[in-house]
Amino acid sequence: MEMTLRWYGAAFDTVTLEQIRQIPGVTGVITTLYNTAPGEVWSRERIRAMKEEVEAAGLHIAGIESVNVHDAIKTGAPERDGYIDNYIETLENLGKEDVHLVCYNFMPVFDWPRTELARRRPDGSTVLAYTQEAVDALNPEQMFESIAGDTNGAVMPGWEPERMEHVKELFAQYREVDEEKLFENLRYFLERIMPVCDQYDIRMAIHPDDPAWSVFGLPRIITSQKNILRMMKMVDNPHNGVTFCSGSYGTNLENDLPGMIRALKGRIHFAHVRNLKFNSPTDFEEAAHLSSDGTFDMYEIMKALYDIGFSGPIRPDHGRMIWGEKAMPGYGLYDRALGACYLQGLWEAIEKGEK
Ligand SMILES: [Mn+2]
Repeated sequence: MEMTLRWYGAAFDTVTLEQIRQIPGVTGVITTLYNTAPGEVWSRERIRAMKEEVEAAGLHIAGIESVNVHDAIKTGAPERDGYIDNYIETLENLGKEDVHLVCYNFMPVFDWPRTELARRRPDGSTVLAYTQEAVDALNPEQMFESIAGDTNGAVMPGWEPERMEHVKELFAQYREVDEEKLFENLRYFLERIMPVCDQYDIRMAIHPDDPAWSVFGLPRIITSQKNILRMMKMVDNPHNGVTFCSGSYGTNLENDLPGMIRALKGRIHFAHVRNLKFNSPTDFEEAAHLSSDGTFDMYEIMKALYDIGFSGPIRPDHGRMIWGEKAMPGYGLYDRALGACYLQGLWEAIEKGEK
């Protein structure tokens, strides 16, 4: 595995490449052209400029998170083919610039919702948290307002104001889309992009839906072992793979995380590893990465990745806000750096224990 950190670009991130370079063991970043809209073509020039900036800091681009999928593709609207053509062109340009990993998601309307962006924990740190009861009491516009008003000035990925202004229209577009339709639209998209992925060896890594169940009545399909295996078989190509995100699959306590990792052997192209602390099955908060701080056995998760021979990039995921840092919720430097070191410690111990 290669340890990496997510980075949003100099114009959007409070964390610098120079800081990332000093986290022991971190050699790559997972980045994106954050100021592009879903459906827009990423030019080679812009990709190259981003690459040169990262490389000048002594790091490399280990993958893209995300190239966002336009809603027309997810809903199967008549204009989807034009957007898929654009997506293919972006993949081609990434391939030509030697980028071979793309994380994306197929969540309708919203990326990951949280009901609190700064829940205080007993140690004084603040974390992202979710309660189903709070979601049930809100409508989507209220949810957007509460998220937009509490981000330390950052734009949250998947919650861009330009998109959320149209939240009602977006919901209307999904009115006819149920789970089966969404699977079908995903299949159509994947079948069209696989040739360019084969040509440039681009590993597509779908991110799970978070939380791993339907919210606001919208269909969600990347939620469980059964569904993700269905998706793998539906377009049976090694370039059709997954981002294994322990914090997202882990929102459903019925998901056996190490078991899922083993079942997905060969198709996990990217891993997000983080811990959650459950206060009840419908109330969780994002803990420090350590097993002892949350609900998951992080050793077993890393051991499963080791056992399947996982060799892709891995990154610590959302961190707590600690030591007075002000950053995009979940994406400060300090706690993610602690997470990167802890995960590498687990890996080293597993590796040496096996030898
Ligand atoms: Mn994730």
